[in-house]
Amino acid sequence: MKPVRALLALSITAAVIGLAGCDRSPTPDTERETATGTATAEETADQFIARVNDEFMEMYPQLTAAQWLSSTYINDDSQLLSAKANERYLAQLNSWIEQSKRFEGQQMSAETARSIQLLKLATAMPAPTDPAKLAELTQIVTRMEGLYGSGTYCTDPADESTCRQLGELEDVLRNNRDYDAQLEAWRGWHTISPPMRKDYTRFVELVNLGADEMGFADAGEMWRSAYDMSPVEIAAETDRLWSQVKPLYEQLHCYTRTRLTARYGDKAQVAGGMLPAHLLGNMWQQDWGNLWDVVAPYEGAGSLDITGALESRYQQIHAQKLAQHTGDRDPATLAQIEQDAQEAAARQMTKRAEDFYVSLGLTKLPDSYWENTQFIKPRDRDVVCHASAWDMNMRGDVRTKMCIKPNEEDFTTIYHELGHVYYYLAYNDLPPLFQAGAHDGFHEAIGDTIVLAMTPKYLESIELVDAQQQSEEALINAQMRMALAKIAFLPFGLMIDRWRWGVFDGSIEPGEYNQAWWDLKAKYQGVAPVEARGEEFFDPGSKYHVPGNTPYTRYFLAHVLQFQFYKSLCDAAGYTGPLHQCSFYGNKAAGAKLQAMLSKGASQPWQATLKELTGGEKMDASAVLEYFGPLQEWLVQQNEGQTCGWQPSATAAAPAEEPTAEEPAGKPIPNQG
Ligand code: X8Z
Ligand code: ZN
Repeated sequence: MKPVRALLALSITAAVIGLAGCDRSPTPDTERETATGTATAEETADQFIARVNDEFMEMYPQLTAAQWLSSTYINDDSQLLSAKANERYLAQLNSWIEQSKRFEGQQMSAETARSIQLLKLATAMPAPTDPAKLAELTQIVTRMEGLYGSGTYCTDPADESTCRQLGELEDVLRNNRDYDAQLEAWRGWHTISPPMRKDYTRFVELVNLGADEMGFADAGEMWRSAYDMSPVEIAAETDRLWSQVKPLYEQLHCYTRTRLTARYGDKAQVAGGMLPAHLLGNMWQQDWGNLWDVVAPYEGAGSLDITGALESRYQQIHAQKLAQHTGDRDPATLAQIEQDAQEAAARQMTKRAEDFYVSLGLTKLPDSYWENTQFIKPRDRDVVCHASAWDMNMRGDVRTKMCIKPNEEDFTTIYHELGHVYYYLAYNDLPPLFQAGAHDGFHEAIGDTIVLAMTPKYLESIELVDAQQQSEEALINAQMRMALAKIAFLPFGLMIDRWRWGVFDGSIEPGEYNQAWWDLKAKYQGVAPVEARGEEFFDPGSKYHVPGNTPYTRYFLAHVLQFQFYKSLCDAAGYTGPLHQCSFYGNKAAGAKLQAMLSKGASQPWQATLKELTGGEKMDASAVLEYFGPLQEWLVQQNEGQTCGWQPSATAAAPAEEPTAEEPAGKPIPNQG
C-alpha cells in the first residue's frame, strides 16, 4: 500500500500523513546527489516537486511489494527485505525534505507550496537521519508487526494442538458466553504483547529523534500537524466532538451494564460501575456488535441475523464442493475443500460490497484486484490478518488483505476496505503527493458511509435477511445494531492516541505504560479488566495499530464524518425521510457527489473538500445525534432509575462495592431525551 495512503488507509509502517508545515532553517548546499536524482541550484521549487513526484512514483512499488510480501508471508527473509525497503524509503524521504529547505521563502505555485508541506508530513514514522538509528527503527517496526501477525497463545505450550491465534480467540469472544472461557481467550491474546515492550520503548525514542530533526516537539505533535490546522486546534476539535456524543455513549454504556448484569450476575460488576473488558464480545471493547444476544432490545422484531445468513451460505458452498469431490477424502483433501469453500464465500461477500459501489456509478474493480487480493487466512503460513487496503503502484494495482470469515463484522469490514480502494482509484490521476485522503479521517470514513446505507431494506433487497417488518421495535433493534458498532467505538477511537500522544510527549513514561493505558480506558470507555494488569504486561501492544504504528485519531474522526457524508449523500439522492432509514444504494447522483469528493484527494485543505460535499467546513457530530435520535430516547427510558456513568478512579481489579448514598458509583446523568 502506498505510504501516502498507509497513514490514511492503514498499516504500513512508512505511512505518509496529511499535511501542515514546520519551520526549519534553509540548508546552504547547492548541489547534492540524492538516492534517485540530482538537486541542482538552478532547479525551481516547481521543478523540484515535479522531480519528487516522479521519484516517489518510481520507488514506491519497491516499498509496497516488500511490505505486501512481509504481511502476507511472515518469515525472517521477508521481514529483512521489508525493513530494508522501508529504510531506503525513509532515507529518501529525509533527503527530499532536506532538499526542500532551499525553497523556503521563495516564490512558488500554491500547488508546490502545498506539496512541500505534505512532503514534510509524509510519514507517521519520522526517522532519524543517522543511518544506524534509521536501520534500527525499521527493524524494530518490522519485528513488532511480525510478532503481532504471528501472535499465538497455547493453553499448554508443550502441546501444539492447544495453540490459538487471534482469529480463534476472537471467535470465543464472539460466540461463547461462558465467563471463564472468555476470560481465558482475552488473557491469552494479551500474552503476545509483553515481548514488544522493550522494542516499543526504543521505538518511541527513535521516532521522537526523527520528529525533533524535522522540527516537531515529538512524534505526536507531528501526527497532530496533519490536519490543516494547528496541533492544538485539532486536539481541541476531538474534545469538542467527543463532548457532543458522550451523553449518547453513556446511555449505551448504562444499558449494556444492566444487560450484562442480567446475564452474568455479580460477576459482571466491576468497581466504579465499569464494564468488564473480557465480556464485551471484542478483544479491545471497540465494537460491541457481538453482544447482540445479550443486549438485543426486542426478540424477533425485524431479524437482522446477517452472520447466520452468511454462515449458512458458506455451509452451502462447502456442501456443494464436497459433493463435487468424488475421490479420496483424506484429511488433507478435506482441509483443501474447506479452504476452497472459505475462499469462494469470501469472494462472494466482496462481490456484494463491490456491487454497492458499482450501483452508485463507480467503476468495477480491476481484474488484478481479484487476482492479487488475499481474501482468507492461508493455512500454510503466518500473515498479518488485520484488514488493510493497498495501492501497490498508484496506477491501479489495488488489493485488500483480509482473513475473511462469514460473519457480519467481516462483511462490513469489506465495505470499509473497498472505501479505501475506491479512494485510491479516484485520485490515481493526481500527482503522487496529492494521492491521499483530504485528511486521514476522510479515508477511513468512505466505506463506513456506505455501511450506514446498508439499511434493513438494503439487506432485504440483497436477500441477506428476511422481509423486514415496519415497527417501532424493529426500528430500535436496527438502531441498536448500528450503535453497538458505531457509538461503542467512539471513546475507544479517542483513547488510543491519547495514550500515544502521552507516550510520545513523555507525560506517560515507560514504567507506567500499562497503568496509563487502563486509566485511559477507564476514563473514556468506562471499561476495566477484572484482574490487575501491572507493568509486566504491555496491553497496548495487543492492539494492531500500536505495533503497526498506525495513528488512530483518524478512526474517531471518521466515526463522526461518516454521518456527515451519509447525510449529504442522502440529500444528493433527494431523500427526505428520517435520516436513519436512508439508503442511497443505486443512486447515481449520490455516487457522482462521492466520486467528486474522492477525486480531490489531498490537493486542497480538507475544509474545502468537506464544504463541497456537505456545505459546511467543520466536523460536527449533530448528524450522529440526528441518526440515533430514536435510540437515544429509548435508552433514556430504559435507564430510568439507574445511576448511570462510572468512576474511572476505582481500582480496576477491586471487587465491586455497593455505592453508598454519600458516594454514588457514578455521577448521575440527567436524561438527555
Ligand atoms: O483498522 C481498521 C480497518 C483498516 S483501516 C480494518 N479499523 C479500525 C480497527 O480495526 O481498529 C476500522 C475501524 C477501526
Ligand atoms: Zn480503514
